[in-house]
Amino acid sequence: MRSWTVSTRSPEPLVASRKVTVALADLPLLASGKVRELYDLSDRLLMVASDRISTYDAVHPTPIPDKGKVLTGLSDFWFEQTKGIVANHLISATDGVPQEARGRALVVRKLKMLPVECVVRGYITGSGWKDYRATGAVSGIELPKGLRESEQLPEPIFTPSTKAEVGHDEAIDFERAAELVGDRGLMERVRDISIDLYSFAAAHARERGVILADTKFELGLDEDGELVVGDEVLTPDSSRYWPVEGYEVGKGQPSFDKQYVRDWASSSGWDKKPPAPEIPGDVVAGTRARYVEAYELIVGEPFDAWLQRTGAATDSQAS
Ligand code: Q0Z
Repeated sequence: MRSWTVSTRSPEPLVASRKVTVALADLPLLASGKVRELYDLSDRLLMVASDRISTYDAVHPTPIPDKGKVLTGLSDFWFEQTKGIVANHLISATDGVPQEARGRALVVRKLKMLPVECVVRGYITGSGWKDYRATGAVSGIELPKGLRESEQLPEPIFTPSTKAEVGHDEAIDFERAAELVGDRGLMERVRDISIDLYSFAAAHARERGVILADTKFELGLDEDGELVVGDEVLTPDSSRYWPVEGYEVGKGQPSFDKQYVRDWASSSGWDKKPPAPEIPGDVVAGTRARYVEAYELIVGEPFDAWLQRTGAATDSQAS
């Protein structure tokens, strides 16, 4: 399952190729999500982002080249930018990262993760919009009457959810989250930190033409019992990013990164149930360009700088 091998050229002309096991495959796989893997490095972890993409909860067989590197670069940027708000699990994007994972992986500290997802919403959309329309509230927070889809909220709200092993996370109110965490005071700090992280990032993104509609954090405790933000932070996979251009209240907004795939999928006849179809080349190329554009807008440097900094760039990319 987790051993992967690659073919390499043999120096002997009579032997066409031989299998060489790459270093990553030798690491114990601790967890795998739809698009990421978590490996054990004994006292640390290696978080690896693949190029896989999911739409409508189904993973497509076609990868988006560099998607994992863009998301890892964005996480790295936000960890650096927000370390004054809360400590984070990042140790290094280079030291301890195997060559074949450079650019797409981070070495991180092992944490004791809290059993709740820390969702912050600045705009009313997705499941929040659904819950608001049904009840006038989201995660037990009563919202003003008459809000329209995709509208900015008067202030960001903390709407925690449970971590479902399979299927969708379930919205819970703050009191239930505090129960699950077992410490109301700790949960209050988690809520306040989550809102501070969102507010900081949303302001930064907005100055660069991007709306951060909502996002999800995972926090944990380190060996000293200090609160630490872990997992990925403020990536397009953990957040909804919308282009400011074309933003309109009263309807669903196009996703900054996945909209080409969704638009193509909608016109393809796919019923949006697994298995997800192959993605055509022009849609792959457009989507890759959107990911790279997101990196460059938000971080404010060429994406190639990330590849260079992490030793991910190959000779053919050398400048
Ligand atoms: C994150 C996940 C992924 C699959 C566990 N620093 C940490 N310490 C302890 N546990 C975690 C972390 Cl980040 C942890 N996940 C989510 C990430 C692949 C699942 F890359 N699960």
